[in-house]
Amino acid sequence: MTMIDRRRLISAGALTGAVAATEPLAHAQAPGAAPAPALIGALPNRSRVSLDGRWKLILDPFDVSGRKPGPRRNFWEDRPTTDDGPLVEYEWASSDEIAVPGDWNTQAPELFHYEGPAYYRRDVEGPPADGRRRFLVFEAVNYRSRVWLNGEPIAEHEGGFTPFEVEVTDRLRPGANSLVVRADSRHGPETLPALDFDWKNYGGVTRSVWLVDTPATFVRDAFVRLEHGRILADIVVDGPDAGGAPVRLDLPDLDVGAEAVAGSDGRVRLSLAAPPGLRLWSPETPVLNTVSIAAGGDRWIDRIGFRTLETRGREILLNGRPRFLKGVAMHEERLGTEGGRVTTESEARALLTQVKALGCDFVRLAHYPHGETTVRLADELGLIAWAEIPVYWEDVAYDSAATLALARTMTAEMIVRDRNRCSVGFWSVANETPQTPERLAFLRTVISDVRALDATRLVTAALNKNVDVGGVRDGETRLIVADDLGRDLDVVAMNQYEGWYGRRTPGEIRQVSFGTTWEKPLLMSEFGADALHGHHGPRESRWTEAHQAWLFEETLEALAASGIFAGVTPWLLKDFRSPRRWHGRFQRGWNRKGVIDETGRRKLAFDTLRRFYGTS
Ligand code: GCB
Repeated sequence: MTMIDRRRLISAGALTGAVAATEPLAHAQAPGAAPAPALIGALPNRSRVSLDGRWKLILDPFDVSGRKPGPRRNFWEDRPTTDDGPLVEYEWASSDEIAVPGDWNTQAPELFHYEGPAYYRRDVEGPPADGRRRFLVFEAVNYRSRVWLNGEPIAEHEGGFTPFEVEVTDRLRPGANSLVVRADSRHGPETLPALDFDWKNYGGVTRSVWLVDTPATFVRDAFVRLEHGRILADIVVDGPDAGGAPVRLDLPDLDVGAEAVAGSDGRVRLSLAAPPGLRLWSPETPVLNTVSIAAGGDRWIDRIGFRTLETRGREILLNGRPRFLKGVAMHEERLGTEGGRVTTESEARALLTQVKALGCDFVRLAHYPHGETTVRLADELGLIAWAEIPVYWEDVAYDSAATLALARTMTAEMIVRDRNRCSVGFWSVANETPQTPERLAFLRTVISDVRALDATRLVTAALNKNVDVGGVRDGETRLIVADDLGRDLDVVAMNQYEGWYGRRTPGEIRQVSFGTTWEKPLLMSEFGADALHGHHGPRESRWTEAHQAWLFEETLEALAASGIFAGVTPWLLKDFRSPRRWHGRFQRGWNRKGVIDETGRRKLAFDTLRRFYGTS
């Protein structure tokens, strides 16, 4: 617990007063508590240099360098090669190149199916100006990474969708420095996701890489939000002068501010009564406010929206008002015939523009943390977002301490990166996981971390339904979520594929009723059917656009008639690549459940959904 000085606020008038913080800081970590990764927050507003561009690439399909290191093939050593010197069986200068950010699978036809280790290399400038610090920041490398600077190992990371960073201030030499990154996209029994998952495993340095410069003492992180009528900011100052550093918070758009002194650990909480002029963020009014924090010669700046999100019985309330969430799910795969990970803002915007065109106010960012760019766009465009970690299906090693530690770290990395994004309304800890004691204990630990890191979002998970709980009554089948995990969640979510998988046709969906044993809001987090764009035929015929549209109509009608759902995210916006979809005429490696195809062409179900959202 840290006490801060009670000080007067600088901006006159509008200010309602800064108060001493007496609550424990969200960052304060007790042993066994949520992991708190060191992440440089507000990345886009930092002084930073992009390392995106062409990097050299060496593939190591048999992982020889990893398993049998030796001077001939220790790529990270970056040895000079001379034809009359000792034998070295690689040469960076003459190696192929690859674009960063980018998955390797869609950059060269011969890499399309590649899953394994690959080494990337480029020069980086160094060192920073006197008295400054420099950090190397990776937004995402799929899946396991190791990093060497001038041949020295400096970082390791597991998990394909969350950022990591390492300070390189004292490691950089004047002039060019050799930076080598190993990305290994292989998955195994203890990874997340594990061995089986329904999307393409795009490997490589899939998001941007940065060199970020800061003053010696700087604002490393801040968590700024509206809670119980107050704007709270938990701030972490890092550096030699962090303890006792004066810290100043300003919200110039609202003409309020506060200041205080950091505790000996560099942490401080500032708290302001929400000013009367505060306009709350919502899909209809996606208002973002400039937030500036000054400490140690550094200025941290971000654009942050304020809103409240809570539940009341079976309702979800945004800013105190119940709303039905009109959503759609999506993968982070760009539009186009090739597929591939989203790497640019315009690719991310193109997807979210389609989401908006459906009339959505809600988007499920499945099944892993999407890029920071996407989440920031959701803030800007007014979309409530569901963010998720890849604890997916029954393959996950729920009894493995290593996998649990990984899930906790990933969760913390996701939350620490995105908890200033008001668009994020839901943290989802799992998708379609088995109802076993091991998995229950696993997810309960993750959920308690989520709550320790952020109390301003709703915790959820996409759950399997329990078929026919209560039996078949009057010819009606009851599909109920009775999962024990419901006790730990704020919002229960059900994935169900009546009319597609299983024996029923879309015309029989009305024989089903949906529900949950938990007195909590219920979302239908998935339903859907494959259809090939342009394939027309009778609605009874699978794979046709009419069949998919029929299933949408029947499901949406059943959902509306049931009156118990607080929102829905049909599966899904766009057809996406999946190596487990083999139908030669209709799939060919694509999951065809999109309401648009891979290039953005609309199927009939797009209009069915848009009509439903236009009238509901
Ligand atoms: C599911 C999964 C989703 C799949 C989808 C499908 O239940 O959550 O990842 O892609 O079904 O198409 O079968």
